[in-house]
Amino acid sequence: MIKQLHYLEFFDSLIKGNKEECRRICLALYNNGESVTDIYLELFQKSLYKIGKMWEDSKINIAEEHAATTIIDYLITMLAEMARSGKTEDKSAIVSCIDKEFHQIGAKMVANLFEIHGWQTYYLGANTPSRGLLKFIEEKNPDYVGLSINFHLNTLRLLETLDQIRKNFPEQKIVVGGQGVQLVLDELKKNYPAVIVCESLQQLEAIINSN
Ligand code: B12
Repeated sequence: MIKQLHYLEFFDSLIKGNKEECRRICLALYNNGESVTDIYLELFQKSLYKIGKMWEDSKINIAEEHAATTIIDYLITMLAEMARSGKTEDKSAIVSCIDKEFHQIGAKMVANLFEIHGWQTYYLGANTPSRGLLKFIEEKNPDYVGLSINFHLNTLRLLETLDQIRKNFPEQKIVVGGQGVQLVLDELKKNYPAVIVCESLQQLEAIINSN
């Protein structure tokens, strides 16, 4: 559990674009025993959600939002590198944003979580066309495919991508997440009962540990 004081200190540095100070705060928290998941959620996710709101309210401009996102992108990788246990599982996962989905930070956290737990992980990042994704699934034959969706206009694309995966790889285990999922929750439960809808990194960690 990260103290509010540390979050505020981090956010203040982030909004000023002070990467070095953000790095120092993260390292101090990690070295004090905070988990990567808590840092991801309670510093990074919380900050980015706030930045989204500030951007929506025109309190910051797009350049400031980009600067903050880039710092967090760097810190996510830094922490994952530090947290790797070195053990390897005989398991693999592909994690990707769907076509036209440019929000990739959440998917990156998810990919890193698989990696930290020793899974062979293929992180495809933003905006992956479904034809390429299908080809990749065929080549890698992963235990899990993780799909990320945030932007509300991409919900139909998510369902189309799920249809295509299901048609080509009926046994493929799929987990979906991201803020856009809430908008199609009923549809997913009704028509895609085999797809796991994952609402938190803790839930994902439980799935990883049960495999
Ligand atoms: C940074 C940002 C961008 C950056 C993204 C850069 C990058 N490298 O990723 C850029 C500039 C590209 C961008 C573009 C746009 N953005 Co934007 N963006 C954001 C912002 C500020 C942060 C996103 C983020 O990283 N969040 C932090 C991560 C950690 O959270 P997360 O993605 O939700 O992920 C967590 C969970 O959802 C879950 N999860 C996510 N994926 C998955 C997958 C699996 C398998 C699992 C298990 C879990 C999981 O795990 C993560 C950890 O808990 C958000 C604000 C917000 N509320 O998120 C707006 C936001 C998402 N953007 C928004 C908008 C409107 C846009 C644009 C349309 C703007 C425009 N007019 O062009 C475009 C859309 C582009 C597109 N087609 O995707 C809106 C979306 C509103 C909506 N109703 O859909 C938001 C909410 C801002 C706002 N308040 O209005 N954006």
